[in-house]
Amino acid sequence: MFTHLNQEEKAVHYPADRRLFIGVNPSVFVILGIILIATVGAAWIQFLVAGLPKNLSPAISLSGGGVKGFPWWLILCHWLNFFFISLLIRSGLSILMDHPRLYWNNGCTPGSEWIKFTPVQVPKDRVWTAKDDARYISPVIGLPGYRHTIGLARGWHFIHVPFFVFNGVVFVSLLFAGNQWQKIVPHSWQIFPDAWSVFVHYATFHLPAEMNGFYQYNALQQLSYFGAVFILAPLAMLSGLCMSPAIENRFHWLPKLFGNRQGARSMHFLVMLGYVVFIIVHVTMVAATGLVRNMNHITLGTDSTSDLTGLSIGLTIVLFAVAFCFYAHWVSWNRPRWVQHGETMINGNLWQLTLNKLKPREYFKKEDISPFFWPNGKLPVSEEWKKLAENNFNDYKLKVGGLVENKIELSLDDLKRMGKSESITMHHCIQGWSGIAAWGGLPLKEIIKLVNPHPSVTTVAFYSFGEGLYGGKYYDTHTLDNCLKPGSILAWEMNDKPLPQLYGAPLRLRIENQLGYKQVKWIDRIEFVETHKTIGKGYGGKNEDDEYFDLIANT
Ligand SMILES: Nc1nc2c(c(=O)[nH]1)N[C@H]1C(S)=C(S)[C@@H](COP(=O)(O)O)O[C@H]1N2
Ligand SMILES: [Mo]
Repeated sequence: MFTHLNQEEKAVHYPADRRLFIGVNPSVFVILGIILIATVGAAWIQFLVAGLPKNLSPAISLSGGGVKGFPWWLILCHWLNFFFISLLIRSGLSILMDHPRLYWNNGCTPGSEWIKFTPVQVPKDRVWTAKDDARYISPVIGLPGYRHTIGLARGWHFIHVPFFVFNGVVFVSLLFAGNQWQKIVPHSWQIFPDAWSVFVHYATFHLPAEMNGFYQYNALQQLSYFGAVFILAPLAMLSGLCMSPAIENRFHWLPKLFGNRQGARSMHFLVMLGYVVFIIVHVTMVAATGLVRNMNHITLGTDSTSDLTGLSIGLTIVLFAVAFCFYAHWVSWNRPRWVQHGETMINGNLWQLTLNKLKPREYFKKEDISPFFWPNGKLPVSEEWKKLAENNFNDYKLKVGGLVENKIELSLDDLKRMGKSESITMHHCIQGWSGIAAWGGLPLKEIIKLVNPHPSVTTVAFYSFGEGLYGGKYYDTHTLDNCLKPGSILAWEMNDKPLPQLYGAPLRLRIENQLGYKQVKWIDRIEFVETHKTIGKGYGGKNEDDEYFDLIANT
């Protein structure tokens, strides 16, 4: 619907193989089984042996008169949160499907996933790139859905992140500014045995005596609200941040909170699952324990059991959110630049002022090098590159030009004579996978010194021999500033061996605070320019032009 794909786009976004598949490592079933037996099993034993627990002590003593009602700001934050979270989940699922595998190891070795959403076994006898591996997701579930729409999916995701965070901060601040916090923050350890007693009821298909949520929640309900606000939300933000290359290579200790970067990515997914489970249970309980009254609580802030206004308002909000999904779908396929511009305006500026200022720090050691490294992109097909490859790139000359005092051409030997720096770093592909490798090559600052760019130069463009996904020369641009950062090199070596053809021979870029698509492989020439706007379609690179990726790729 709303989508008009030409043949080429159809091959990318709407492939023949659109099977939905979920493969889970057996260990996950074991863990889930243990959790289930330990909770539901224990609840049943208690019920069968001792009967239902009695005397459910109220979660909050009413001595202070309880905390009555729902103020307007709480109602507003609640519904805004519903709106933002639904967008974040849907766009997040589209992002996930671009690398439909989750791991606990940095190198993303195929076969080591704990869960995967693709039936594909990575073939060993031919090149299988990360882009080949992307999977289709229905646009009913994902935003924008379809296959390999990560540029737009990230657009939607990141546009809403600051609003989600801001809304959360306002909500929590106002909770504590008054007495509303008492409703969801437990203030006695008694909450745990109380919550267990409530759980025994639910697990054995009994409803505990209903407390009017207008004044207070039962212990389990209170704990789950507390978890959604004070555990899941911070975990979502933290695990999200840990996936940023600019953060990861500056604060290496941070992703370790989750084991490693892929652990953070897995955690980000688990938090999403947590929210989905929460939403399903929450909505079910709202409906099962007095829908009309509960809806009056959370829309009008009244405790009426007969007034249907609350329910109508609630349904209207849900309908609006659904309508927005249709609108977002239309925008994605008909006005994709809106999403890209919105993303640049909101996050591009934010990152430029913050994350982009961080300087990468060396950290990884030889033993951290990944046994497997996903390849990406299309090997060049040009005669020029093939001829150079045949002769081991002995005839290769890197052309450096643009707004510089000295235009030059340099052979690999020339470059090697100019110096070499080596570092072991983590590559972060926009699709979600990562890999650690040792890179050796010439710091870009040496080239910059040699050619002496004009003072008006802000940007360096790197052109490849290879082509982009939809044809046309692959290129990308970087700020001069990022080219001067530690670890920014033109690499001819990978893991102490000559750079393999698949990984970008004769030369590839490493700019460590940026995502993978900015690491141009098979470099043909370099150009110093005043702005990226005059190159290609003017968005800063081939993927920025054709796939709506970000100009600055810090996250
Ligand atoms: N010329 C060219 N360079 C490219 C690409 C490409 O398609 N063409 N893909 C980019 C992307 S998306 C990634 S993740 C990295 C992958 O590098 P690797 O093959 O060494 O893993 O290369 C980047 N450089
Ligand atoms: Mo990538």
